[in-house]
This record gives sequence, structure tokens and C-alpha cells, in this order.
Amino acid sequence: MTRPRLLDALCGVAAGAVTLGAAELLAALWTQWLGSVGTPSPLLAVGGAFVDRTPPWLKDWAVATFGTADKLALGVGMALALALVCALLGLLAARRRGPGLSLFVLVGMVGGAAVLSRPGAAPLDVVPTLVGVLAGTWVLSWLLATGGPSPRDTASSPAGPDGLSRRGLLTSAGALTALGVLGVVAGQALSGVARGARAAARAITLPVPTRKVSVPAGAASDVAGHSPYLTPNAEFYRIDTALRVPRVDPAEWRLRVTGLVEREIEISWEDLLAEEHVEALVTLTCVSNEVGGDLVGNARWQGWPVRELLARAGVRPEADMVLSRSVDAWTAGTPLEVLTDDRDALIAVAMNGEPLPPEHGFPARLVVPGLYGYVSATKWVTELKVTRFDADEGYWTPRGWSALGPVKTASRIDVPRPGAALGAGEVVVAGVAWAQHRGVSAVEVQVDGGPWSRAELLEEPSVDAWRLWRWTWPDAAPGEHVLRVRATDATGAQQVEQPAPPAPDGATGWHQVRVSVS
Ligand SMILES: Nc1nc2c(c(=O)[nH]1)N[C@H]1C(S)=C(S)[C@@H](COP(=O)(O)O)O[C@H]1N2
Ligand SMILES: [Mo]
Repeated sequence: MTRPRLLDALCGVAAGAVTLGAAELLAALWTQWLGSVGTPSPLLAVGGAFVDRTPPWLKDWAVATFGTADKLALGVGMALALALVCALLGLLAARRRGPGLSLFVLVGMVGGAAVLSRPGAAPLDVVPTLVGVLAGTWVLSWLLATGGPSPRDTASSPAGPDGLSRRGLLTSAGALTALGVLGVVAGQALSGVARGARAAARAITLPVPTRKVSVPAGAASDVAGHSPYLTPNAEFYRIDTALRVPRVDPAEWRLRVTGLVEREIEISWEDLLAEEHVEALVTLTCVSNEVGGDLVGNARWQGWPVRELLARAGVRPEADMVLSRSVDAWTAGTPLEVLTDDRDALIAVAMNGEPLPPEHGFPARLVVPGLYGYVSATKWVTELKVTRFDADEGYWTPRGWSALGPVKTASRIDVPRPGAALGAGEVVVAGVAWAQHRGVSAVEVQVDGGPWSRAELLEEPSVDAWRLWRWTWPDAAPGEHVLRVRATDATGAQQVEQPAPPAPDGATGWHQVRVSVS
């Protein structure tokens, strides 16, 4: 009896699943027991290596299509691609055992190479992948050997005495695939729990800031659907290249100042908490935010001004940039000037009164008013290298993004929502506008290309944060309508009308919303 090719493919998939299941489970133990700081998980290592090599058009497309679910999308894409490769390897190994198995091992080694290439990797980190590949290779050869001849085998001998029937092979391969997937899921869950527990074990008591900020009632709005002035931490957008949120133990955390300084400095978490902290209202924006998009959020940050740390190290005159680096080796290049002038560029430890959530950089991150996140807002920050733009560049610069990233003036309509069905008569239009570190001096709204009307501006407790606005459309008549918004910053410059995509230095264009009135 020969077997259908689909079964050969399934054998390949089962072998792949067993490989990953074993590797991911072991990787979790590596992280937990050996305290590995690298990426022993081959899935995360390959994913991370892939993210680091993503061209700008692909990153742009992924963020535009999947938004903050881009990591989930990457996971699903990787799973599909891997299943396909394993299925092909199964087909090959069924025809030609030797080359098929060798190629299977070779593909596994690519995962091993990815593990060794990740920041903080130790040679032993590759062991889970090696064990997984061994297990997977054995499974593949066992399934094919006991499953009877495939249509391509030259000698069409029946299954041996211990051979599996077609149904038996299907069951075995299916069960092994399920086991492997279970191993992957368990491995991911285990390592997440282990890291979380270690970091959370330390109770955090934040120092009382010497300068506190408060949000006046007049800055917030009661219009339904209008952005709250402060974005709750749980709703704050998250963008980073970390496939797994780094869990940093504050007891082991250090921030080093290196490079063009009189003296290199290293501070601990306790040192940082012992400094004089201030609070600041700062709106963060992602350079990938599309016109009208939601990759923007406003928070009350607490931290120690970066300029004081830099002053302690003594910046040398030839320096013009600070390359900040995170625990996972991501970097941002920030002009020295904005870190040393009198704005509130902070080494932040708290967000809206809480220690930073792990996703937003616990234990410490940079928050710099006026710049897009990719050139300033380093989460899980561990090093500030004082350097020069002609000597160093941040993570996104060689990937097609501008070295400098000042935030462009922008405005967004929150309500009505696009496509809303409204009643005729008075309609409240409301939204946000931002021009960090310049401030917003005017917002105007337009209906159907008609004259522009000035919106009411709510209070602006900080020029580094967004400003809420609202406008009452007095006489919405039945039919389809287009609402448009534009802002003017406090220097008198109007928001750019010409539409441009996010790459290389931030989108432009006026946000518009279509509604229907009846
Ligand atoms: N370590 C690290 N920090 C990072 C990033 C990153 O990929 N890694 N991304 C930056 C980008 S592009 C943005 S827009 C902000 C987003 O900060 P948030 O996730 O807290 O909103 O973080 C910045 N800090
Ligand atoms: Mo970003």
C-alpha cells in the first residue's frame, strides 16, 4: 500500500512542530533557571532578526494594516511560512531520505544562528534549538520509516511488521503536531510568567516629585467619544521592535553614560530614585502615525531630567547627539540640544502616577518633548552614549527613516466617527491637535470645502502636550458631508495640507471625516 503525498507533507509539519515545541519549552527553562539574557527561543530569535531587517515600506505597510497587532500578524505569518517549509521538507524526505533529513537539520541551524545573533546571546542559548532539531529529525525519519512506502519509493514494499497503517500514520503525525504546538504555547506562557514574577517581586516606592503638574478641569472635555486629556496607561498605544516585552529587574538595572564625556557614569535604580524628580505633561507620537491615526497618547510623566545626568558626566564640546540604547539593543539618536535645553526631557520612571508598565519601558525610559518616539523615547533604557551624528545612527535611520524627527503639527477629528449617521441640526465636532514644544494656537474646521470656522480650544496646561478642541456645527443638513480640520502652532505656522506618507519623517495632510446626516 502506498500513501498519499499529503501524508508525507504532514510528517514534515509534525517534525517541525516537535522541533519547536521541544525548543520553546527548553528555552523557557533556560530563561527561568539559567537566567539567560539572550533569546534562547528560536521563534523569537528568528522573529527579532526578521524585524531588524524589515525594509521601511514593509514596516509602514504592517503598521498601517495591523496597527499595534503587528506582532500577532508576524507570528501568524511565521507559523504559516514554517508549516509550508516543513511540509516541503516532508515531501522531499519521503522521496530522498538523506538529503531531506539533512536539509531539515540545516533549516533548524538557521534558527540556531538567529539565536546566537541576538543581543546578549550566550553560546549555551543554542542548546534548546539543537535539542529541538534532533527531536524533530528523529520524528521525521521515524514517521517516514514506519509509515510504509510513499508513491515515490522505488521498492513498493508493504509496511514492515511494526509499520503503521495509513490511518495510524495520520494519527501519529497529527498527535505529534498537536503536542509540538502545545509545547510552543506552554513555552511562551512559561517564560512570560517567569519574567513577570521576577520583575514584580520588587515593590516600588516612587519619590515625591519636587515639581508636580496638575491638569486643570478646563483641559478635558465631556463630549462623548472625545479623547480624554490624559490617555490611560492601559489604552496608551504601544510601538516597539520587542517581540517579547523585556522584563527588567530594577535591582540589576543600570544606566550608563558613555562616549564623549569627561567622566563615564553608571547609576543604579536606587541612585535614580534618590534624585530630584519632576513631573511633566508630554504627548508621545509615533512617526508611523497616519493622518487621523491613533499612534499618539498623552501622559503625566515623572522622572529625573536628562540634562542633569549629562551635566554630571560633563559633555565634551564636539558632541551633538546622544545615542540611547535599550536592554534589547534598540537605539535612538537624539540631538544633544533638546536633551540639555530647559525642556522636560526626562529619564522617566512613572506614567500617570504609576511605575512604568512593562510595555512602556519599566523600569526607566526616555521621554523627550517635541520629537517622534523613534528618535527619542527609548524604553528599557540602559545607556546614553554621547556622540556625533556623523559617527553614530539610531535604529531606524539606516532603515529609511530620517535622522532627525521633530513632531509635525497635526490635528484629528475624534467625533463624529467616520461614517457616522447623524441627525440634522446642531452637531458637536471634537478632537485633538498637537504641536509638541511649540503649542497649538488655533484649530479650524471646514464643512464640504466651505469657509473655515474657528474651533473652541480647551485649556493647554503644557505646550509639550496635545490640546483638545471642539466646534458646534450649527446647521447640519440632510445628506453626505465631509468635515476637515487643520491646526496652527504657536509660532503661527499652519499644519501642512499636502498629503505625505509617514516615511521618512512623519505624515502630513489634513484629517477629514465623512458623515451622513438625515
Ligand atoms: N527599546 C525600545 N524603545 C522604543 C522603541 C523600540 O522599538 N524599542 N520604539 C520607539 C517608538 S518608534 C515609539 S513611537 C515609542 C512608543 O512608546 P510607547 O510604546 O510607550 O507608546 O517608543 C520608542 N521607544
Ligand atoms: Mo514610533
